Amino acid sequence: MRNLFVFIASFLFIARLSAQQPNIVVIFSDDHTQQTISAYGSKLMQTPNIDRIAKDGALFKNVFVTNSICAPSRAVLLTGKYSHINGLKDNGPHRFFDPLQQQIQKILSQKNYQTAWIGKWHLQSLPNGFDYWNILPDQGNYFQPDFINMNKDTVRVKGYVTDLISDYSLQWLKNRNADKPFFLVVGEKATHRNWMPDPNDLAEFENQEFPLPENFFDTYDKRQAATEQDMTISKTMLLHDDLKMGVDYSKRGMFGRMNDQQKAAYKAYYDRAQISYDKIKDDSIEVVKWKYQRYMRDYLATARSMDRNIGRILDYLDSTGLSKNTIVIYTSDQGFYMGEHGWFDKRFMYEESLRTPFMMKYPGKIQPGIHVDEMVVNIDFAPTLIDYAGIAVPKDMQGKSFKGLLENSSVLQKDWRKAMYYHYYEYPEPHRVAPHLGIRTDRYKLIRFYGAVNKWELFDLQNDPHEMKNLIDDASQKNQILQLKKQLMDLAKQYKDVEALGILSKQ
Ligand code: SGN
Ligand code: CA
Repeated sequence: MRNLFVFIASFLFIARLSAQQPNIVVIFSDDHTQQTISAYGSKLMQTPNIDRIAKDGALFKNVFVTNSICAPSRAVLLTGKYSHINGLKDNGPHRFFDPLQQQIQKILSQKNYQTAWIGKWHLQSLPNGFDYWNILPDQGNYFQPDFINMNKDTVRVKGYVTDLISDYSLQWLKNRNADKPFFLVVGEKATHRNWMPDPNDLAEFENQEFPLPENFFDTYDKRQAATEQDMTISKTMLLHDDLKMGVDYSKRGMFGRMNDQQKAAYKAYYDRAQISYDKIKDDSIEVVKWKYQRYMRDYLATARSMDRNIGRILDYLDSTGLSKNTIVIYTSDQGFYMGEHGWFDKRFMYEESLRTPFMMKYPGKIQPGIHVDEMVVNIDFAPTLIDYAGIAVPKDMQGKSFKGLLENSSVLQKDWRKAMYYHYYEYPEPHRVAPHLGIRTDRYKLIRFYGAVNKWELFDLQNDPHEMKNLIDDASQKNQILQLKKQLMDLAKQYKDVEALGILSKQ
């Protein structure tokens, strides 16, 4: 009798919990940056489907990552913890993410959620604690990509990666157990280098000329790490591999996965681009400008397919009525340089790669069209979703739920963080960005490069939003610097970054 009572009580509890628990879809792209999203005011292209999420929900204006690089950012999403705590500091060959550690999907599963990760994963270890996964090995491929399924078989699939990731996500949604809430991560490969658009989108931006960022020809005055990096459009971006000049499509190699039709479309398109290159190839300044235009066209055309495919997922949620009780988030693993400082790639604590896009809708719970200005960090993503699922956030997660910010709780807004902490490690491959850590407040950014470069940098973001003027030797900033150094030390302590404390105590 008692057992029956317990059974009925727990059944009722789970039934009630499920009725309240939202479904969660996180669309997690790769290297897709705010400067190219129209919801953030980009004039470079329109992203109507991504913008739908912001229009129906909240657009976050100040979301930062803890370590601007791919695999570490995924580990932060899963754990709500900094790299030095979750164990994954870089993308390097010896990286290891302990799959047995606490992660968001495991916490949600314990409270009735069915969970899935589909698409780019990029952690060395396989997913653990998801009910379903189907992932790209490592970086994956744009054409005829391999997927690793749950039997650990690697299967090559015909098609374009962004379409396939949406196909698989929609299939999973259709076949899921409709009695349970779900948590789905759609891991996009787009817009990762080398940018390979869907052949249908190749000429999408053909007639557009993109304005050069005002600091495109940066000379990196008083910024040693920026001087020593290897991620410029002028030198590092490759004419063949990145910009598809002089490709012999009959050869195997990086373009070898395309079928004959795809190769023909690429060849026809890039042969025309080659003609424009040949005209300017002896003028080094014109070559850099030409590379920038080609970069923009390829990157944005790759994003075009992603935006369209995100539309398919949103349409499915709308047409089935699932949207009503589903949180949808669009975000990326980090930001990216679109020619600012003359760069592509990410890694630096400077704004363009420190920031990541983030928008979130939840009908009836988040007011449509609101903007959130508070500083959110990617360690907050897991705690927030756990909170929305009605589960207590584990104490050892280092982020905080921002549910209260969305509910307009003025108390939470007052107490919300006023500074964020950053720590990047990977060096030297592939882009020679020296390890660094730092603090960003509303107005200032203090960075400590260590290892290969032993330097401090200070920027006043209000007067110098493009971070061109390192004020570290400016006498008028002395007190400001002392105060920021103390705050930085306090944050390193708060987040238990022992290595950083060692570095900071030595200066
Ligand atoms: C590859 C890219 C790099 C990029 C890293 C990390 N080179 O190595 O440009 O920084 O991935 O990217 S490529 O020639 O192979 O494209 S991340 O998004 O996975 O962190
Ligand atoms: Ca990335």
